[in-house]
Amino acid sequence: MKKELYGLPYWVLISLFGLSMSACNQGGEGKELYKAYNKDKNDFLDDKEFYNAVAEEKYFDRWNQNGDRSLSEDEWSAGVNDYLGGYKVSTVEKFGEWDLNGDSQVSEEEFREGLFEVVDKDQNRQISQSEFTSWTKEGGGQGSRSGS
Ligand SMILES: [Ca+2]
Ligand SMILES: [Ca+2]
Ligand SMILES: [Ca+2]
Repeated sequence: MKKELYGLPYWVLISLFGLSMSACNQGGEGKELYKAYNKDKNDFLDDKEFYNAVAEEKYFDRWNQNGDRSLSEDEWSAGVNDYLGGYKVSTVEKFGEWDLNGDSQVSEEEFREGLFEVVDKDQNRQISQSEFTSWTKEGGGQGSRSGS
C-alpha cells in the first residue's frame, strides 16, 4: 500500500479542501434557498420559481400582521422597513406601485409581483443568485424584527 491518499499529492488535496470551504461561505443560507427553489437548475429564478419561494417561505404572512387577505399601507410600510431596509429602489418607496389595482390594499398577487421587481435589481425579469442572496442578506429571509 502506498501512503499517498487516492494517489494525489497532498497540495492538491489541501487546495481542493480550501476551494470547497470558500464556496460554502459565499451567500450561506440564501444560496441554499436559491438552489432549492431553482427547480430547473439554470442560472436564474424565473417569476414562477420566485413566486413559489415567496409562498413556501410565507413572506406575505410575515408582512400581513392582522392575518387578513391583504396588506394595508401601514402593514406594507412596516414590512418594507423590516425586510427591505437596505433597498433604496424607487419601487420600494411607493405603495401605489405595488397596489396595481388601486384599491389601497396590496393583495398576495400584488405583493409577490412588487417583491419580484425589487429583488430583480437589473430588471431583466430573472432573479440571479447574487440578486437573491443580496436580498436575503438584507433581511429578506429572516427580517430584522425582534421577537419582543
Ligand atoms: Ca393585512
Ligand atoms: Ca390592490
Ligand atoms: Ca435580474
